[in-house]
Amino acid sequence: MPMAGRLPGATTTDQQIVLHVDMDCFYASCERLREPELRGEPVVVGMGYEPGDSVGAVATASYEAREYGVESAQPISEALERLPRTSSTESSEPAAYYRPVDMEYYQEIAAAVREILHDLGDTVREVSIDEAYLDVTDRTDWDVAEGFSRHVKQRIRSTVGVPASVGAAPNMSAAKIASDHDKPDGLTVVPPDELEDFLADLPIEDLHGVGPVSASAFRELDIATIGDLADADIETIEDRFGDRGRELHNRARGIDDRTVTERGRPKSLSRETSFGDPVSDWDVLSEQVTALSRAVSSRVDRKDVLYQTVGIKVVLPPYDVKTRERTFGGPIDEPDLLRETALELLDEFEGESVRKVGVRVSKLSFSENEQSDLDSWTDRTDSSDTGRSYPRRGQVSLERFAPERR
Ligand code: TTP
Ligand code: MG
Repeated sequence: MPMAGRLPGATTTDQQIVLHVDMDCFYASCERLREPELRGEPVVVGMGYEPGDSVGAVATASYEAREYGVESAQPISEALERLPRTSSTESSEPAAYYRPVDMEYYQEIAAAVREILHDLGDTVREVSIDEAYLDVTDRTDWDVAEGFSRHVKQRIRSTVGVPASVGAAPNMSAAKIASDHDKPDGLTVVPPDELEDFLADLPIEDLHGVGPVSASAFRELDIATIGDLADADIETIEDRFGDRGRELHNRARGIDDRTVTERGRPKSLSRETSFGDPVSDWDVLSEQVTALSRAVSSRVDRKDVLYQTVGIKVVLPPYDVKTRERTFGGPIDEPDLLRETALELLDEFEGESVRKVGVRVSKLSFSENEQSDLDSWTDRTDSSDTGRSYPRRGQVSLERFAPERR
């Protein structure tokens, strides 16, 4: 029976293809890269295991070591009980290779992985040293998403030499679950029409943000799987878990409206002014918009970005928010055009009394991408394709797919 109210993909982001890439036992894999004898062996990376040390914790353990119950954040003494150091045992007894944490080295490897991810995704959200989301909507298509995802894994493996697990799904939350689903060396692709079935039978803990404490709280409500949560009454969930409950309920239903954005890179730049008393004097309003446009232009300069869309926000009493915007054919940085556009957009509100006004630029491109922006600009003028961002889909996926591109 279909689950009530569950509409996977029925969101504004239903066209997204999101990859989540998470490196397998990352620090241990890095150690194996420079010490290939460790491959296939139990490896524990952490601090405090040398004789005379007493405190320390496991940073990570290879999957072979995890079989003995060694895991991240465990006290090192406990790890040593479960798996002593190779040097201290007879060769027939189970033992692990212990290695100290070497962040500088792991950062180097992570940077090499990131370089590949930025090459293969249009937008890359780095979440931690070994984990990132990629928006690949315009790089692939659902019927070839598995090949694309495999290519991402293989490219990391062949170029850098460390294993990754990759999940592909129509949203960030599901992609994260997918990359975790088949670890290590996993590859799980969940197209929109399989999302509901994929989520239904997974244990509730598989939902990102549900730890052991929330999981047992869910179980008290007879919710053991993600599907159970999807079917649960939202009011019950909200009563017990508040806003976070609503969010988890949505994610369980395959709904997650977040888009993949780059860290430290705003989607828009804006400035606004509130008036103590609403203002209807046209001169005052247009002067204000002129000043705000100038302020936005100077932010644009400082950030060294180009923008394609100029918009205004006008708030009418009591809190009636109106936004208007205009998008140009390509990325620009033209203070005069920005100001004129903002003023033209404001025209519509002549005679209104206004309590707040703002100017905003969006569809930003950052200077290091300037070359690809120029490419997209050419593509766009030549293209009869719809409003997707460019470069165009087919062309790029073929080019990016070429396996000889290392
Ligand atoms: P994770 O991706 O959580 O773990 P992992 O890559 O070791 O293993 P998995 O295959 O399950 O993804 O974390 C990435 C790295 O961060 C990990 O290799 C070591 C470090 N780390 C710590 O130092 N302490 C911790 O408690 C955790 C969880 C990770
Ligand atoms: Mg990892």
